[in-house]
Amino acid sequence: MTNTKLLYSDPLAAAIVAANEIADRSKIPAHDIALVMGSGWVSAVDAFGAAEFESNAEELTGFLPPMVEGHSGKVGSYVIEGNGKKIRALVFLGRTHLYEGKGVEPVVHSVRTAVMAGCKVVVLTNACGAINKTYKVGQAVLIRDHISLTAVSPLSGATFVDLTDLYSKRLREILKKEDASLQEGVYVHWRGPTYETPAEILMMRTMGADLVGMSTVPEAIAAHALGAQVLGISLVTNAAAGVTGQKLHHEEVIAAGRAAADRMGALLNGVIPKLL
Ligand code: 8IG
Repeated sequence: MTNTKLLYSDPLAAAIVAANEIADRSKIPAHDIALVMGSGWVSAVDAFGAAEFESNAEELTGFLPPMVEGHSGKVGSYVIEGNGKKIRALVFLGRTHLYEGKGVEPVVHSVRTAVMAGCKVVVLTNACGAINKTYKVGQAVLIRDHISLTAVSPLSGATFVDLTDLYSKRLREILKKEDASLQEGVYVHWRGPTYETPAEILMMRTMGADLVGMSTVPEAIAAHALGAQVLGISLVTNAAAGVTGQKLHHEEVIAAGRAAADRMGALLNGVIPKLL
């Protein structure tokens, strides 16, 4: 149950408890890969077939109830076969964001739980705005690197973690082999819940950023710090502020995600066995 006291006092202990709850309830002792499905990605799991186990995330230790439309707040276990392998995937439908104001611990609890459940690879998906003017709505972009404009780390103390290969080059190469049209970009983490001003988007472009969103970065850092390999995939759902002159609406994000879900599901389903 939502034991947030433990989440804030000892986040890794909370992740171990949640991982054990998943193992006990699902009767699946360990998982191989985790996927966090952001806005617009949730129905991509239909490509994985039926879940062998499913729970509302809030029934597990440390998970908050969902807040954003398009995020269902469920966790499911799927078997994905291919390449002569049978992969156990732990899939989080929805995530917690910094803009919810609960701090960084709930934001990274899913990925910590996943690593404690055995996952060696963590796939982080999101919907984002395009700063790079060559990107089109509906396009998936591999995250090559990030710029944290929140400067919020999930780590505390004298833990100086190298982030040179945070978004695994090995995993990106496998994705590009699977789909040669995939491009790579630099993702900026913005706290939100407000979108950027046009001046802020110009600043980000000048800094070398291609994509902007309100997630993924703390999770990538937390997963990497625990030894998992990280793959980040952004679905472009809108041009960033000031690029087209149009205002930004969450509904267009949901609609663009819905339109791309089948394609994204097929991409993930085909490539997952090759990542491990
Ligand atoms: I979807 O344009 C989505 N998420 N910060 N800016 C920021 N986050 C986003 C955007 C965007 N689009």
